[in-house]
Amino acid sequence: MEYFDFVKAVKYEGPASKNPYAFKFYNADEVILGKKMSEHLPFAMAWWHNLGANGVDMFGRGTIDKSFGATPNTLEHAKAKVDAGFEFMKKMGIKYFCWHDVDLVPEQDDINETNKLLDEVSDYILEKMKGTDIKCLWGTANMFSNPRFMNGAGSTNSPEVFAFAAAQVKKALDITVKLGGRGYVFWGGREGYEYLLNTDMALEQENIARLMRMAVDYGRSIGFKGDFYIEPKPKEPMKHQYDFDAATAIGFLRAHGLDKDFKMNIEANHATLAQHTFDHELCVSRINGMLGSIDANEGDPLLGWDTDQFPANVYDATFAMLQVLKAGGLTGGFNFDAKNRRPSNTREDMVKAFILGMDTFALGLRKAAAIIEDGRVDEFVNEKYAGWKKGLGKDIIDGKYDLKSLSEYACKLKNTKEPCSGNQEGIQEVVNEILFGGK
Ligand code: XLS
Ligand code: CA
Ligand code: CA
Repeated sequence: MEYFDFVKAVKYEGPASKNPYAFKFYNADEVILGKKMSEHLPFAMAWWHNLGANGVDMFGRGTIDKSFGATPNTLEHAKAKVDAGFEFMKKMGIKYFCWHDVDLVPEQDDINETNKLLDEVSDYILEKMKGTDIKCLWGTANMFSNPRFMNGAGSTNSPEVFAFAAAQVKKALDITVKLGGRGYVFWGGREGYEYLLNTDMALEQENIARLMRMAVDYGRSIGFKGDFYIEPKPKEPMKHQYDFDAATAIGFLRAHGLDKDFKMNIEANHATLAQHTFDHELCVSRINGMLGSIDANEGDPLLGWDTDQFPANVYDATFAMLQVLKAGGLTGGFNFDAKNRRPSNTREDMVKAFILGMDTFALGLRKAAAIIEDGRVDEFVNEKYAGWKKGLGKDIIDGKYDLKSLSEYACKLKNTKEPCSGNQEGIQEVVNEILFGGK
């Protein structure tokens, strides 16, 4: 069966094209700063949103038919999703996919039955992958939907529930390795708390680290060479989540000796929920050597929750791509953890959403490269911090002063002039000129 029969393949036609099923900015083979766009931007499809999300919200049932011609929650349906997903990825030119265990198969009452289904459907996926260049970006275990996880997974009060979390992580790692995944994600869905007085925070955090350590030991023992990722998020579903933002998650990894095996998977919408910008979170990860992968989406600035929209904001994408370029690229990829709006309920909308997301990041890449090539922003920053490369600044960095000798230095000067202007408006003008100046 052909699920997206209205389009053969989405191709690049350039900015003048009016074809709704063509890329205007994403040109896979075009070389930017020495690398093909497809290498800069390893895009991925999120199984859960693209093949699962049907528009349901707490005020009403689904609006989008994701049955793909099968009876929902059956093995037949799980396989129809694989068929639809591979047709979609091929037509879009998407080379990677991401999944939770329960996106691949319907969860059964007995975990052994769920595992059997996972074996069967992952065999089917493996078969589909043959003869294509489509690969698994990362896998993860959903340890937040089943009611058993209401008090957390790694952070649960119940050792039995902790054992079930371990079993899910083990199976999800087995399948990640089987599908050749680049990474394995921990998003701490319910790893947080609602109320402090009934919570043992120290034990909960130690146990999360314990589960992660077990995952690393097991993963390495079965040949998983990729990165583990923490995907920080400050709230929702829990009021307080332990992986609040990149800085918190990196501190946690270092405190528990997990920093060599883990990197960050930064989601744009989670950054804004933490009152940060997307590029702030990318920068914190980058300067700590932990920028691994990206969940490419955006939130609505007027709503305080996780709306998981397809990225459209070219400013944000440009600033994000600046960080990615400065990091020398991602070891992971760009997973569209994004869903169509509830009223965008047709298959055509699914295709248009990915065209929007891919073109937005392609524009971001083009504009970030143009900012780097233009050089004025970097030149200003170099100049702003030039004092640290010579004289007093260099001596401080080289450890030639202590607090007392610096105090003597300052007292001798008596007073100092102000540092140079921050030139923010000047830089903003340069950025606008590069974005909209028609170059
Ligand atoms: C939820 C998260 C989730 C992770 C994977 O907010 O974004 O979907 O990416 O569990
Ligand atoms: Ca995500
Ligand atoms: Ca999200």
